[in-house]
Amino acid sequence: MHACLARRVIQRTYCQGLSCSGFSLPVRNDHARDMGQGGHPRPLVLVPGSRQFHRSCNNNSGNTDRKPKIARGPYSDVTDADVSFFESLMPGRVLTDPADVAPYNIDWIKTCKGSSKVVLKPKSTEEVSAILSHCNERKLAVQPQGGNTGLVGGSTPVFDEIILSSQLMNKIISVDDVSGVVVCQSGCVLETLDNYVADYDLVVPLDLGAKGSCHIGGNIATNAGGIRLLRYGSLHGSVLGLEAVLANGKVVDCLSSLRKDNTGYDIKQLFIGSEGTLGFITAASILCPQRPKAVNVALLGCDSFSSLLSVLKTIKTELGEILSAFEMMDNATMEVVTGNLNLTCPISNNPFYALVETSGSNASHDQEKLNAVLEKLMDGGMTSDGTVATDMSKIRAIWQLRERGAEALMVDGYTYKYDFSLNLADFYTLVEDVRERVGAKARRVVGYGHLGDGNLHLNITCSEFNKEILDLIEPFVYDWVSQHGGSVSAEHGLGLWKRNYIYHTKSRAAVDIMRLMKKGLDPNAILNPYKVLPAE
Ligand code: FAD
Ligand code: 2HG
Ligand code: ZN
Repeated sequence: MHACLARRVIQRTYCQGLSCSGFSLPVRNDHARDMGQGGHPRPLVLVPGSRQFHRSCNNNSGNTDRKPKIARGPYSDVTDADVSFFESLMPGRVLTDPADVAPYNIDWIKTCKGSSKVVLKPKSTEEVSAILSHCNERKLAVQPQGGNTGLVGGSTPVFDEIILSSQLMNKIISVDDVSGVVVCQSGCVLETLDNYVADYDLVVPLDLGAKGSCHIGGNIATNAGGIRLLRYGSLHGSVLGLEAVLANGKVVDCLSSLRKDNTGYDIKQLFIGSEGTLGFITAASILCPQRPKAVNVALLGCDSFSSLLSVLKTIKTELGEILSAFEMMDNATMEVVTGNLNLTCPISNNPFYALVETSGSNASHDQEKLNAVLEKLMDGGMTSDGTVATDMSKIRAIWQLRERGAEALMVDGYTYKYDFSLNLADFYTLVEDVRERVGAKARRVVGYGHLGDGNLHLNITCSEFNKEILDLIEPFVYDWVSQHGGSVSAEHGLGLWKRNYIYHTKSRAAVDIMRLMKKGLDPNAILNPYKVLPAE
């Protein structure tokens, strides 16, 4: 490797065997307006939502044997009279045919399967309010659902909860291209919203592999992180306002578009990351930055994790304001995306890979900066191989290697999925420890994630769910993370799978306050029961 890597690799025959074909996004929104592509540089991973599952999944019934033993709460059963009430409120938007309801009962990763008999598709806040007020009165449990791409068993019913879907709440209410504020209903698909604001030279400050299916309401409900958090910060900062409906049907209008508002408690923050347990989010106001004009992506190989950390440090120092993503993959991740999805890695085999993205307003300035830092990395021996992509198809191909990890792992059969925040010094040691612990019992143990944010995605696969492997992994990984001062959920939330590990990260006093909030806002506990809060 030498100094002109950046220029050299752009020229080399690069994209052979890489293909974005065969992947189309499910059309889920019905805006009258033509959305256009808005110049978004990254591939949109096909993540089927409620309607369709990916062909790479092994079967349609899902690996749901892992379901914890939970007793159904003291909720009423849905009666014909309830269905008639919903039908009178929303004619034609109440699903009861088991075939229609089935896709909403199982999550994308196929680990959770409920037995709901009814899906409701409101179009307005008023309809949500009438539904929840009825459900609260009748003590009917409700499962809020957006794009159903959640990864912690939080978006599907455990028993027969009524599914309240935001699928038809997909109107964009306003865009202010000066302030950069977009106001929209909660069921807007993230990608659609991003394409829409692109016409105003804005970008939604959140981006993730599920963008073709996840809804902005689901993103806010999970406080989703994704690949832009490094640049734009979390949704706690970007969401300027929101509207939510409480369990009793009361509408909480905090849909402000103001940047500054210190009038007492910031109520909207309660709903960000509440995973559907405190209210149903109906609309949001989001601060969108200016859309970057120039994007470059580099894929770099490193021979050790400590080299990868040196790359991160150097990149942060040298690229500063134009750095828009810093992602990592280990070699096992590269093997699964290339092996299971037939993607091609454009550089040689390496123990670790860094995916670095820059976004700025001046292409030649950004490229110059990137080339200079790559020279420095090579001269310092921090990277052993690499490639830089400046055109869209190559950028897309590189992003696929990182973003399709979850999908590639599903081809193996069953995935034990973990999402930790860790100090960088400990980040990869956990993967090594788990690899040693599960040995040959697992098909693979892989580590990838948002290294720039200290967010590790640890995944372990085998052909089908196996309790013996689960017992090897849990509570070991949670204890490990807690002992190292990490968080048991960096960005995916707690949902069903992680709720009983909340004390590994949060204090008793903090969980007590969460319970108080839940009791105050949803005294009958009808909203997303059995999720987030630990079993009492
Ligand atoms: P759902 O899955 O439908 O629901 C998620 C939770 O939010 C549930 O608890 C549900 O009850 C609640 N909810 C949904 N809508 C509402 C509403 N309107 N009001 C109240 N509660 C609601 N997550 C990340 O953070 N970063 C990533 O990089 C990332 N990448 C992903 C990549 C892939 C391929 C996949 C499949 C998932 C990824 N995820 C990621 C996880 C997931 O996409 C996000 O959590 C997403 O924000 C969920 O949005 P959704 O609309 O699909 O919500
Ligand atoms: C990602 O960053 C998502 O790709 C999914 O958060 C993580 O597959 C995972 O574990
Ligand atoms: Zn992630």
